Amino acid sequence: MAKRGAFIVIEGLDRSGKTTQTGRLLEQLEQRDRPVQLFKFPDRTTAIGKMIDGYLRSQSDLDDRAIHLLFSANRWEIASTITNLLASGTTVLADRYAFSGIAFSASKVTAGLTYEWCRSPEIGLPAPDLTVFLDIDPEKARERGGYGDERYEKEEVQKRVRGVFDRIGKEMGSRAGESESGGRWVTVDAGHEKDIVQGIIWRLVEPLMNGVENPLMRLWE
Ligand code: FDM
Repeated sequence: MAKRGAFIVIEGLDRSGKTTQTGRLLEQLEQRDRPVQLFKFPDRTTAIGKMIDGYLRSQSDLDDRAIHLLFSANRWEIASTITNLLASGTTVLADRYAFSGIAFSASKVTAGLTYEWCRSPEIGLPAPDLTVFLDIDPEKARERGGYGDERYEKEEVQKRVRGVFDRIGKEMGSRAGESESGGRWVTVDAGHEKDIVQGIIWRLVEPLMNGVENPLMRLWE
C-alpha cells in the first residue's frame, strides 16, 4: 500500500524566525518528488479567519472563550482537507497549530482559562507526525528588532506563552520523544544562525520524506 504523506507542524515564539524557517522548509520540500501543501494558522482567509484577523488587529473585541473557540474552529474547518491530502500522499506543513491555540489562550492572565479547558476543543484534530518548536528567549527576541503591533506581541505575553509551550512539549515528549497520539515534539534553539536552524529542521524532517507507514492519529485521543 502507498504510504501516506507526513504531517509536519512548525510552532514558535514571536521573532523565532518561524516564518523564515517555514518558507525555507517549504522550498526544500518542493524540490522533492512528493507533493506538499502549506497551511498557516490562523487561516485569515475564511469567514472565521476574518473574525480572528479583526480581533488580532484589535479592530474588534471578543470574549476570551469565544476567540479561543474560533481559533479552534478555524482548524476544524480545514481538518478534513488535511486528512485527505495526507491520505493521497501529500506532505502537509502547518505554520502554527493546536499548540499555539492552547499556549496563547492559557497564557491570558485575566481570562483564567485552564490548560485543560483550552486543550479540549483541539482533541481529535489530525495529529502531526512531527512538531518542531522554535524556542527563543523573549529577551533575545526583543533584541532581534522588537515585536509587532498585534495583540500578544509583547514580551511578558511571550514569556508566559513560552511556559505553556514548555508544558506541552514535556507532556508530548513524556514517552521518549514519541507521544501516544501527538507525534514527536522537538524543541529547537532558534537563537542559532538561520542556516544552522534550517539544517537542524531538515535533519528532523528528511526521514519523513518517503512517506509514513503508521496510520494518522488524532490529537490526544
Ligand atoms: N494564535 C494563533 C492564537 O492565539 N491561537 C491560535 O490557535 C493560533 C493558531 O495568533 F499571536 C495567535 C498567535 C499569534 C497570532 O499568529 C497570529 P501569526 O503566526 O503571527 O500570524
